[in-house]
Amino acid sequence: MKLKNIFKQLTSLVLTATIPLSVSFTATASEKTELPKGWLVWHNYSDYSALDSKLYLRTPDSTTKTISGDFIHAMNGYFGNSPEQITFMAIDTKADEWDIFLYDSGKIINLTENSGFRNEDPKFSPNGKNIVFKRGYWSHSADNFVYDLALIDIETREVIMLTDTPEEEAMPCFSADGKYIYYAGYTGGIGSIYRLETETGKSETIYSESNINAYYPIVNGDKLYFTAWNSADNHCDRIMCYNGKEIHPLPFNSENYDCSDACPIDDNNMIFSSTLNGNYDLCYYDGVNVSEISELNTDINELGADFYSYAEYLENNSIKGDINNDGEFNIADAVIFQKWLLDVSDTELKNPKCADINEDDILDIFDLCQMKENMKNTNHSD
Ligand SMILES: [Ca+2]
Ligand SMILES: [Ca+2]
Ligand SMILES: [Ca+2]
Ligand SMILES: [Ca+2]
Repeated sequence: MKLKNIFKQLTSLVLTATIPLSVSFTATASEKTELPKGWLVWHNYSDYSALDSKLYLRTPDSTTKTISGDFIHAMNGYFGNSPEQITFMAIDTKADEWDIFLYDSGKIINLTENSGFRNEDPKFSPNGKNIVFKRGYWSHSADNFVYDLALIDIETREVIMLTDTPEEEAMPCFSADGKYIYYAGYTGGIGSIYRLETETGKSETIYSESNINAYYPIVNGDKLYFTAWNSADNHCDRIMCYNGKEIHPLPFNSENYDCSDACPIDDNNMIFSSTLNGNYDLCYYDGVNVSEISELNTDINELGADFYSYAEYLENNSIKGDINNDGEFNIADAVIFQKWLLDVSDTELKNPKCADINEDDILDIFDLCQMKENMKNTNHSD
């Protein structure tokens, strides 16, 4: 039974979700939404033009802090390869320009300080070493701002321009394998979704419908999510999913209010923003129902969520075989695992992924054998 459960847990990432046709909002304001354990970053503002946006970080212990520094109007936070690294955009107070900032373990760094450009919409590359963003400048000949996509090397601060067109390219987001950069491209005020191949620099269309605005592409694994109007006549936003073959709207969308700013947690779960109550509130879709994240919502607009799961944190920071998650692999871990295999009651694997020594997504006796073998080898070499 246990083995079956754990197998299910480990393989759930590769299974495709079955999506119900419609979803109702279930929670009342008094109920507390149980979010998956992890870090959440988001912003809120009364109105974009009020320049009062604030960026918040909620840690797995459910405490929330404001990310602040020598900037105003911070928004669009996005995690890197660790929950301690967040990139965001804000207006540098001294230079009075939009800049790309890095929050690194509590320290704030302005990566595009005094660039003379408008720098917006930052997203990390999959290896966490670069940030792709939108860079704009005032063009006298066009009598307008011209926006292109840019890539900055975090270490050297070198910026490479990725596009050079009179149209606006915005909201870039890397594919998980780093081969593509999805973005919104605007023509006549209407956005479409494109992707640029990083190796060739060539762009192809993913979604483009006349008079339907599409924007905010976000990648999770092999899925792309973006926001688009219901139709040319109905401008309520809905969240769409592109699985590499087809595009479908998510089941919680509405014709009567906006659903936008997808923050996928996995193939089944998503945090997003919705105007169900008038202003934007953060909502959580658990694969079946949608609930409002009441403890974080206020009467101004909550938008731009990004999530870093505790499970991913454990996976990235764990030591192979460290089943009790105490930072080292030793006999104590093997004992726990053996008990668990024998179904001894009250035996818990704090970090099941760590126990899969042979990496076949199944936890069984072969992992225990390998574990003991590894321990023997370590002891011999001591
Ligand atoms: Ca351009
Ligand atoms: Ca709100
Ligand atoms: Ca251990
Ligand atoms: Ca295994």
